[in-house]
Amino acid sequence: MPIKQAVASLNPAPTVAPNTAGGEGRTRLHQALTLFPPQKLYRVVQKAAKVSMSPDLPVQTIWGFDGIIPGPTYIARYGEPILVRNVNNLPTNNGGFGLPSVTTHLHNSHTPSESDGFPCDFFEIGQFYDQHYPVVLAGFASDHPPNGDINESLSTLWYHNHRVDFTAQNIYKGLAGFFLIFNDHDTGDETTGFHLPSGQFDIPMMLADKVFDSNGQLFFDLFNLDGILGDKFLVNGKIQPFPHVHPRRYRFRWLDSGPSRFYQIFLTDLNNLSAQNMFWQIATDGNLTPTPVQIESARIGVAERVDVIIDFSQFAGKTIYFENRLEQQDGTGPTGDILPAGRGNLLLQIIVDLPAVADNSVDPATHPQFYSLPSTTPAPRVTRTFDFDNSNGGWTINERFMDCNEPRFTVQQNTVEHWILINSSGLATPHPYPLRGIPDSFHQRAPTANISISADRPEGRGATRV
Ligand SMILES: [Cu+2]
Repeated sequence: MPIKQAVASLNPAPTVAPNTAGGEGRTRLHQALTLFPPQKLYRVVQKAAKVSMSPDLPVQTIWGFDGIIPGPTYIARYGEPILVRNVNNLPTNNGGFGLPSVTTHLHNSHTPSESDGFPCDFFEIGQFYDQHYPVVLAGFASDHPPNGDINESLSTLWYHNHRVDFTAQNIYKGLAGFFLIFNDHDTGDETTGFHLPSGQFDIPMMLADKVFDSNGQLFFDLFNLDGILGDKFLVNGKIQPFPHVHPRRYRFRWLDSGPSRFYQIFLTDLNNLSAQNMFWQIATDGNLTPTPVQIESARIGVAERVDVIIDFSQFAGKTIYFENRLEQQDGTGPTGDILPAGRGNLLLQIIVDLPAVADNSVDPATHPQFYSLPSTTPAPRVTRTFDFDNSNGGWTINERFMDCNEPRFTVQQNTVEHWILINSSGLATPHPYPLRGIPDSFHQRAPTANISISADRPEGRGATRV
């Protein structure tokens, strides 16, 4: 997939205060632009485009960053702050679904709040929005000055539309892409650092399931409030593509881009269905595990990411499928049952017929050590419970709907909190909404030095319903 290229300058130049007169939709000051001056500038345009998802279907009109699906892949490095100018050039006619009013969230990133892409920070056709990404580790201003806690390093992130009430349709229409971060350990060069498979052997894969109408056009059922399940499976914008690979180790970065499908991915050899084909998981949601974990399958929920290493030398000359064997019958979640090998959804065919080549990547079976888990010793200052439920067709937390204009609470910078998430919706199965609706501080394992946090408003001790 195309790598996003930096530009030499932006016109008008980025400013700390929102450039309202110049057409910027931002409403709040940049908090850290002078602290972490951007070393690279990017300009991305959200626009409609025609793409092919399959030779068996007519071309599709999508909305994409730079007009492609997935959007361009950003390659970032810790210690290298960047600024991305997001331009809204979408059409007023949505062709049936999608809202041309946008905000872009860099999922999981440690980002100042004005640049985070909050659901209500949307901007309109003809406007732009500058998003400043310091690309800095958590802890830089508290327990691990000046550069942060290496154990908070993130690798595989994704950016996506986050418009309140329209996120699902706008992502389904194409507004999402990868954002990868490297550092001195996960270097992007397999001869250095952790020696993870790199370059052409490091492949992000955006998984999506979609529905097409009787004319072969992309369809989104606005009246299905359970969540849409597709019967066509796409990897990186194509229905069931089939790469050829070399018999060596590859790193795959799997992302479930939704809207409602959960996956449990197995490696299936249709000529030997009883074979147990093992591989290695090395990261969950962008964080490397302390050491690789050998697995037979990987479960991924909506918006989650799993990084794996697969050694194709064991499959030389064969054709292998990435197969989703998790049974799911509607958008409310999987049944939990695992289908027999060969009876699931074949996501991707991999043909191991390219010649043998050098492999300088680490063998996961030697149990290389990556990072440690961050410290959990500090006592939580406060415990909060979040009770997710469904009321009159809308999602609630602690029986209240989201309010764009009034934050429910704020947290105190450089403190630790204990958060308890409860799914009270009465469904027998897991449901994606808690995972997708979670604000960033859920994802960050310690909310210390979270630069997206605003003024201190202590909540007192004991469990608090927010
Ligand atoms: Cu997200």
